[in-house]
Amino acid sequence: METTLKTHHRLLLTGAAGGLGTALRERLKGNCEVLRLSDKAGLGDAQAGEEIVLADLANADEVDAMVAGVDAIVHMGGISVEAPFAAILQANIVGAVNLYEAARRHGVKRVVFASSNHVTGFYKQSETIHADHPARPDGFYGLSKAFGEDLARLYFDRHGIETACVRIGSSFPEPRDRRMLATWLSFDDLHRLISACLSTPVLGHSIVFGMSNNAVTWWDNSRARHVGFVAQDSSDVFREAVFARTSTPDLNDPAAVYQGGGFVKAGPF
Ligand code: NAI
Ligand code: 15L
Repeated sequence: METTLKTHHRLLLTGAAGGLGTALRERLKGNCEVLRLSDKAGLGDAQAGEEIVLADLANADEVDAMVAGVDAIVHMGGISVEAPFAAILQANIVGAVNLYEAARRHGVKRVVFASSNHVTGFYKQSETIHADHPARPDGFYGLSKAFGEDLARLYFDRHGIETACVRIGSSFPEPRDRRMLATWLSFDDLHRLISACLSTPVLGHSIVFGMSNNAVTWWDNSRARHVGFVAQDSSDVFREAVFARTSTPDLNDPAAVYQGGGFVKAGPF
């Protein structure tokens, strides 16, 4: 039987109103005494074991208040798809700087950062990559996550703030297409991965690919064994159904060639 360690007294979850924030809201209560939820969107009333501090990540004062008094941060907030650069700049780049500056001021020493597979979206689906491969972002969104990973490294080297940069694949209730048979991360495995990042004795600055135990994979997590994440779920149980409802990929389509899928041709440029 799995047990979740209560590693922190007060844990902050940003992006709590989003898809993954909603999935993590109940699950993360097992990791802490008090779960502080934040988003710029409404979150309803605080339930038992919760507190709510709304904040726009682009507003440094609001972010400072959001971070004050927490022991660790699970940073899910931000724009989660390709978008015009001006919007990504505010939410993901200025927002990340505001978060790390607040963490430094308030002595927060551990962050789990929701990075993305789109940091390396221009590797091919026929390649296997690991954490030391250079970034190959597939758009402004992936570029902003690459910035977040480098920002986290700067704050580790200068201030000792440990971060797990979790390059989440596709975290949804089920894989939606053939690509997601490789990239799928179940909500329970996402929680297991975050729990491992929060509880491993020495995290440092780590890059971890966030995927379940899928037979088809493009990512090698051998550089992140110290995190101690063991996926329990697999997309394989959905394979037959996904094949039945989707057609054979057109290999002249960049979306079928590159790991980033449709993101490699999405967006305003
Ligand atoms: P989502 O779009 O459903 O949730 C993001 C949340 O961030 C929203 O509730 C939104 O209101 C909030 N947000 C956006 N801009 C903000 C701002 N300026 N200030 C405060 N809050 C703001 O995204 P989802 O799917 O829940 O993803 C969560 C995180 O994980 C995102 O950072 C995303 O980039 C990352 N991720 C998600 C993947 C997935 O498969 N769901 C895959 C890879 C990365
Ligand atoms: C992401 O980074 C997005 O946030 C999510 O909406 C998915 O599209 C995912 O990547 C993916 O690559 O499937």
